Amino acid sequence: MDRTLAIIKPDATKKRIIGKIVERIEEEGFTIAEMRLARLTEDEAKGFYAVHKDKGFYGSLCEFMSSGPVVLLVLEAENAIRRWREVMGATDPAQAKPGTLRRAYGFSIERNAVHGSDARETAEWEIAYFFKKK
Ligand code: IDP
Ligand code: MG
Repeated sequence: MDRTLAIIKPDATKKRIIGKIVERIEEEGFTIAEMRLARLTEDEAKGFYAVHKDKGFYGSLCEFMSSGPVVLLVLEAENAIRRWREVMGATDPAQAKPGTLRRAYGFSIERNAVHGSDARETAEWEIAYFFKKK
C-alpha cells in the first residue's frame, strides 16, 4: 500500500466543496487514513512549499495557502501517489483532462483546488510535516 498527502486547498473549502472532493476520494477507492481541518500560517505554507522557494509564484502561493481553511488528508491505496495525481489532473486546470478534480473545480494554475504528493519520498516528508506522531 502506498500513502500520499492530499490537501483540499482554500479555494475549494471556500466554495464549500469539501464534501464533493471527499466523496470522489472514497468513490475512487482510497482509504482515508488521516483527515484534519487546518488553517496554515504563512510560515507553515512556506515550509511546506520550500522546494518552490526560488519560483516567481512562491510568495503568492504561500499567501493563498494560508488565506483560509484547508483539509489535510493521508490517502492509502495501491499506487496512491500516481492514482491521486490522475484524479487531480494537471496543475493548470485549463490543461487538466475532463473528469479530473482540477478541471472540474480549479480556478487558475495557482488556485487549483487540491494538492497531491509527487513521489514516495516527498509523500513521506509531506505526511510527517502535518501528521508527525507525538
Ligand atoms: P502540483 O501541485 O501539480 O504538484 P507544482 O509544480 O508542485 O504542481 O506546484 C505547486 C503548486 O504551486 C501548484 O499546485 C499551484 O498551486 C502552484 N503553482 C504551480 N505553478 C504555478 C504557476 O506557474 N503560477 C502560479 N502558481 C503555480
Ligand atoms: Mg508538486
